[in-house]
Amino acid sequence: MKTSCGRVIKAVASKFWVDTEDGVKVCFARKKLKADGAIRVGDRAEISREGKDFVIERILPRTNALVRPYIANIDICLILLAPEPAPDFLLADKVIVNCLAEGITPVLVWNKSDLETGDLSEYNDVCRHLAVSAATGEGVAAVAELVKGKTTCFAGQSAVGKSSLINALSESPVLEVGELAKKIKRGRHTTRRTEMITLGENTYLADTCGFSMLDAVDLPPEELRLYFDDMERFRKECRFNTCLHLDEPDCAVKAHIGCGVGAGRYERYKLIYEELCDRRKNKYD
Ligand SMILES: Nc1nc2c(ncn2[C@@H]2O[C@H](COP(=O)(O)OP(=O)(O)OP(=O)(O)O)[C@@H](O)[C@H]2O)c(=O)[nH]1
Ligand SMILES: [Mg+2]
Ligand SMILES: [Zn+2]
Repeated sequence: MKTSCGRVIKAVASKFWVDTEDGVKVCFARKKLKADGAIRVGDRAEISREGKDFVIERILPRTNALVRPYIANIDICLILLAPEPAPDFLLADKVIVNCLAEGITPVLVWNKSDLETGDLSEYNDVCRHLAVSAATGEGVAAVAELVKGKTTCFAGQSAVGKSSLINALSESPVLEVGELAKKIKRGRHTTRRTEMITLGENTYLADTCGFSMLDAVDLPPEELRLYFDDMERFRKECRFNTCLHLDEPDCAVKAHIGCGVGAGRYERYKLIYEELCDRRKNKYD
């Protein structure tokens, strides 16, 4: 049987759009792949032809996967923030933890900088960050450079401008853009499913649904610190090698709050830590 390989770029009901060397093929899936989550956008698939239909025979092992956004095999996750809707840094920090746990490079993107500039200096020692405006095109060239030849997903709250930024990167706008609800300044969830567009030369951009709730990856709470590198670099100066930087005496991380460790980052570390503790408690109760 002749098979070829491709990338799943869109899934609707029981149909999958697979980008192959011969163009995009709309495929069905073998029965064994019909379980929920067996195939997701980003997957590398082996397909074959059956009469006039194309069928997904097999999904190649994933290099990584995220639940939110729901996607597989990505190199970079751009986490968008904007002046409106009000930026949710706790959400951004959880996405960063999830990315680092999966070996994905997180990058923070402050969009709508034509409206208001953002201060992301707390992230200087966490990940790369940049300011853009999908509306004016400011900073878009730097994003284009970053995503070239890579698979990148665009994540964040509804209406931060994920679809707008992808449109700004493409030659012609391909994605639907929504408006902010005027009174409550919240998004309307315009994008309803993960979908990848290709920009040539192995460049895949994944538009995803906005979200405002997220569980951090299921980690033992004691391991969370390993994903807060901006704090962990001071651990060798803590009194205890096992310091979690919470209530321990002589904690160097706490001593560095405001000078090396962002106060907001530290507070959010504690919040995520507590959330992971609650989750573990509920699991075993
Ligand atoms: N002023 C300004 N408005 C922007 C910019 N980028 C996007 N917008 C506006 O923000 C609103 C939401 O944009 P979308 O691209 O639909 O946002 P999204 O993140 O894809 O939202 P969901 O699909 O709902 O998750 C639209 O009204 C856009 O015109 C920008 O750089 N500046
Ligand atoms: Mg969208
Ligand atoms: Zn400490």
